Amino acid sequence: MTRRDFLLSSAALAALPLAGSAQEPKAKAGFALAKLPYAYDALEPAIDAETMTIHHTKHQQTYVDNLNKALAGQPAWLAMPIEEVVTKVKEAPEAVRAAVRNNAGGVWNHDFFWGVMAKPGTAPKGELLEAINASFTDLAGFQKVFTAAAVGRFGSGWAWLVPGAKGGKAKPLAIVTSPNQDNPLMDGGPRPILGVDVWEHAYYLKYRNLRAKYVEAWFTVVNWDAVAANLAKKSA
Ligand code: MN3
Repeated sequence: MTRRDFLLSSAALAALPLAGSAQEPKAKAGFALAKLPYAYDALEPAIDAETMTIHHTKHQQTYVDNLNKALAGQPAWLAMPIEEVVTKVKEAPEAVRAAVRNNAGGVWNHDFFWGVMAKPGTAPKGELLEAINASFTDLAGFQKVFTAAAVGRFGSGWAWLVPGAKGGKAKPLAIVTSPNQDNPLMDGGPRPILGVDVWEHAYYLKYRNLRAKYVEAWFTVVNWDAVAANLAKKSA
């Protein structure tokens, strides 16, 4: 091997992503794109592999990159867990607050979204099913109201299932929607237990303009065990 060949092969190796690097501790401050918890085709046919690939490697990556840019020179913010950034966004430096809101929201919301899906979809049971029944009569009733909220969210945004207000005649669960990459945590609200991305980028390749068809298919890949874990965490 000549010195030139060696240099070329070193450069080629350096350009390769390191296996498992997503799980390794961050070498420097800043946010990194978390690995998807399953393969890009795992949610087929409900959510196609091309949509998942673009959604994760392009859309969410862009939120990560833009969040790092917005918080450049802010080591305390760069060192926070993403959920803390989202929860404290109103305290972010004013000059970059809107960018932090949009991009930290884009990072947290998608991490959360990947985590509440799986194939095959499970079924709600136990405490979660009781809370759904007490709030929406039954699972079908919940799906109907949640779908209406998701479809009715004008433009880009999210629909969320959240723990209800405590006490009084409040139902155990409630549905809220938010525009853009906002979420309830940003405004002092509860941590969601389930959420669906209704930006067109989440469904347009396969479902075109038919958001209701996408939400219907999405229900088949909801990871209800993850939703139950989110609820348990909330009431702990
Ligand atoms: Mn999205």
